[in-house]
Amino acid sequence: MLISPLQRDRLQYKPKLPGMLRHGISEISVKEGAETQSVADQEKIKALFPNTYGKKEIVFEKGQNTSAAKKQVVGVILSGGQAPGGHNVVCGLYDALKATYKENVLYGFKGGPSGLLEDDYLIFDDEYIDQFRNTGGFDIIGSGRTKLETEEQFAVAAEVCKKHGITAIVIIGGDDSNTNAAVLAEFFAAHDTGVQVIGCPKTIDGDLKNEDIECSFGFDTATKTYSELIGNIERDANSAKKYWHFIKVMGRSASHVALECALETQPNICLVSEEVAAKKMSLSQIADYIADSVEKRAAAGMNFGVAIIPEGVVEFVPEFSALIKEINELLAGAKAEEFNALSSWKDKYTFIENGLSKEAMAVFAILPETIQQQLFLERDPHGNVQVSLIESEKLFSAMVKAKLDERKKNGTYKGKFSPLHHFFGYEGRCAFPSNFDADYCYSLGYNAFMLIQYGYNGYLSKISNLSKPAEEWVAGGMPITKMMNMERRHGEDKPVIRKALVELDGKPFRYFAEHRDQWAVETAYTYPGAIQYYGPDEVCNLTTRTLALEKGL
Ligand code: FBP
Repeated sequence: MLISPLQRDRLQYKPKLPGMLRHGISEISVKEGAETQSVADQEKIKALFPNTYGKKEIVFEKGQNTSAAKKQVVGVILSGGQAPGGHNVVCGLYDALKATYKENVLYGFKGGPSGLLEDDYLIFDDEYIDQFRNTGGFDIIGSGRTKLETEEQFAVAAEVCKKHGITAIVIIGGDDSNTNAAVLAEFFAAHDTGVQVIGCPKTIDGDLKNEDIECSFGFDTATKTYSELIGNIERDANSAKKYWHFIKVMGRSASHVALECALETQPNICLVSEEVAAKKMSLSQIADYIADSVEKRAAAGMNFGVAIIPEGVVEFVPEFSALIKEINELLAGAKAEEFNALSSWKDKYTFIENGLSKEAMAVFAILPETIQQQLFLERDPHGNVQVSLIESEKLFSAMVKAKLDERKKNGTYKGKFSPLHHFFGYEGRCAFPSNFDADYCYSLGYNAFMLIQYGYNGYLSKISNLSKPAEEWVAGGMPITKMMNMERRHGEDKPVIRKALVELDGKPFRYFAEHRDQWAVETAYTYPGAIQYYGPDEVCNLTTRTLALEKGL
């Protein structure tokens, strides 16, 4: 098979483990800390997790390994969207498992959680796994979005584990997948299956973080990849001086990705969905905010700029989410057929006009026609609007153009406005992991095996002190129930890991807020360039600005 020189070279890279995991396996001992409590709703969570609640947090340290000598047969699952470094979690897990006992076995369930339910798997060996070391992607076993959440599914999972003699399952996923890992762990414990469950924190969105998880893996590489591209576009914009670039970046709901890219590249505009919601901004106010920057820059002779739009922003605009709710109701059940039977957009528009409230119609009416049509024509299997498909970068540039046209008529704006649109998401999810993600992920996997070997169940593999060199990282585990609270989901109260949105009083946002007025008018772009894998530490081993600011660096 033909592989690129970088790929060949990365296969040889030796990921760095935390200092405390660098001794031989026989010299890794465990230190138990205090018993834990869930972050909120303690009584309710305790009642739902009688077997796994309140366990102790732990760290590993140098010492005599006292874990039971038993053969381990482990199953691993990749869950949800791709994130750079996933392969290294599997490699770290495999290496620790084989270093402990050569007869240990690692199963990889294919295509996500459904692989476990369908008993679709491969068994790893050196030859297979060595092709994937330090590479991006999840193609080692594939991923999927099936949720493991019902008792029936858990019973099937228990049967599959029994059939293969599986002693532990490692679930690599985001907040939902790790929530489900905790519920599965409780089920396995309650039914005395003897199977342990360990979670690993993954998502490029960066919204699986809390006092125990400093960052989810993949965020570092994905944001560095987008920042490289945004920096390149900024330089092009500043060279050609004729386009305004509207760049949507992934992040299903939280704006961590957009904010990190803004900290790295200092664009003229970056919307932060959490702020939009807190200030209850309307679409028109957001468009005015961007148009102000366009106008001021035009007045200084700069008819170009860069605006970053977080993928999930429209859902945070109160009037827009109210509109979506009404559209979903309008087309519920039989009414969808009536709507679909109308042949022209004009007839459909009249149907919409008659069906929406005055307030919702006022919002609908200001949207560009392509977006109006997207809201009605591209719907999910339940008939709901697919908000993630809305091209918000085009929505805002069209609304800004309308604002500028008005301002032109009033004589306040005399510039030229030529927008271009981009969406960066898939470009970053499977990039070669940065050194940080390669090291972090390998450590998460290696550490997950140590948790298994020491008999822990319902724990998250935890590596912390991440803003320091890997030697100083701290390896250990945290009961997943500690991160849970009760939330209303689909009309029911459910125990879940809280999704971490951007904190408006947090240091990364505050830094951005202190500088953005200047960036909006001046050309203060910074150009991060491509991820570097070789060279001085400050070029190739630094993690994100978000983490650095959070740690006060
Ligand atoms: P996870 O939360 O599963 O890590 O996925 C996040 C994400 O990459 C989002 O940023 C994006 O909105 C979504 O996945 C895209 O999903 P899909 O791969 O199904 O198109």
